[in-house]
Amino acid sequence: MSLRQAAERVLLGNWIGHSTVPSRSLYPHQWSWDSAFIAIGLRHLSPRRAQVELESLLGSQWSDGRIPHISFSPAVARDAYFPGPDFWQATTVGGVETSGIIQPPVHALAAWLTHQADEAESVRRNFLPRVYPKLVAWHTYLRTRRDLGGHGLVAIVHPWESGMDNSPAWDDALARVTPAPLDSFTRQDTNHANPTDRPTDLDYARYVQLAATYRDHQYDDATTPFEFALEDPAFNALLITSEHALADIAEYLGLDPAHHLKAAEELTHALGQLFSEDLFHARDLHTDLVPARTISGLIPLIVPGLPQAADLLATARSDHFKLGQVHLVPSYDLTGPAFERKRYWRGPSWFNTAWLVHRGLQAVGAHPDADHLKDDLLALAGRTGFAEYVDPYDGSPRGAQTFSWTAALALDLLESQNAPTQL
Ligand code: 9WN
Repeated sequence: MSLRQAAERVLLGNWIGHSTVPSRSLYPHQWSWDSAFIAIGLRHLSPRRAQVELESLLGSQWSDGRIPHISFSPAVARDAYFPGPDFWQATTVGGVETSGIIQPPVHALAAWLTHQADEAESVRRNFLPRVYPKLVAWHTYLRTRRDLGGHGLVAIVHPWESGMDNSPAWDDALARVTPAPLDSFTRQDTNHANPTDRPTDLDYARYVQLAATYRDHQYDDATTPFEFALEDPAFNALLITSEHALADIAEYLGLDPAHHLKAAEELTHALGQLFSEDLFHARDLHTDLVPARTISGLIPLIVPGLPQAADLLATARSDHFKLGQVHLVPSYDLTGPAFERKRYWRGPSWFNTAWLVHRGLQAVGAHPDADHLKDDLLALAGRTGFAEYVDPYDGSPRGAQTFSWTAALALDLLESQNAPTQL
């Protein structure tokens, strides 16, 4: 079977009629940024399904504009994933049960790429006119209610909002959080994945406590006492890239793109506040810049016209991330004190972040690095059975198997190189 066929088989197998679950076992619902990455691959297999993927996610949007990080599937047992719908207690006006936190805004980029994959189908289904206002409301929510520090940057209020849940960048902020009692909840993730690859019970107890506090304040950004509030470079860089995509969409629809371009420019300028020496860092709103070097600090490579791009390229190639010498791009500094080669977001390499860095490398004209990264991503996707993440040193699979965004992004890179690859 070719790699393309194998990737398509994963996407078809994880399709649940209106969206794609990240993993049938570990993550049996619809996740926000997963859906965006999945649409980017799915557009090559079925542009219509890619549109439906994004539309169904937008169907769970809240009236304040937020896109929740999970949209729960009513067909799945209520306790199949923890924290499930009974924990979050959030239902949209349309009756969809969701979580109350968010994930990085990859959606407008995904919508624009999905449209481009089949313009005729997009026009026929009136795709862009229908999704554009919802994407604008999403970005407005982020830029207003989530500018908690007043710095012109979005703040996340839970590690899960970064999509890089267990990153060492969150350690100091999390240490201040009183954990929920360990007997007050039951994890499900460790039934499906190796516990040594996943966050610890103590980390989980703190995740639960933070989410419960937000929930108990009705997810109100103005009144919740956020113990955890940080400005994350990748989250903001993805917002900038998505603002550029909204400008493209607006222009295509005959609307004025100027305010999207202005937003992108302002955010790019504000992002500079997170740059220190040779990398972007998260900023803790209760303290200051976080010293940890993580993959999040490299993701701004995707921002068009980024002033710090040359520094980021040098850092990616340095001993901290060893671009081209280890597999994909490690999630955390290879020389850092918290580095663990197997555990969730504390060292292993992920396919979605590698796809983003690949896009950034192409944008800055580092084509040999980009090509090498693409070849590695494609080889590993096939060799690991589309693993959720891999050990950066030996490429061995970690986390879930037949993981949707791994298949989707491999498919996207395959289509962009247009050459059949055998497993
Ligand atoms: C919590 C679904 C999600 C991804 C995240 C990844 C992981 C969830 C978890 O799985 O997070 O949202 O249970 O660990 O960290 O990036 O979106 O694939």
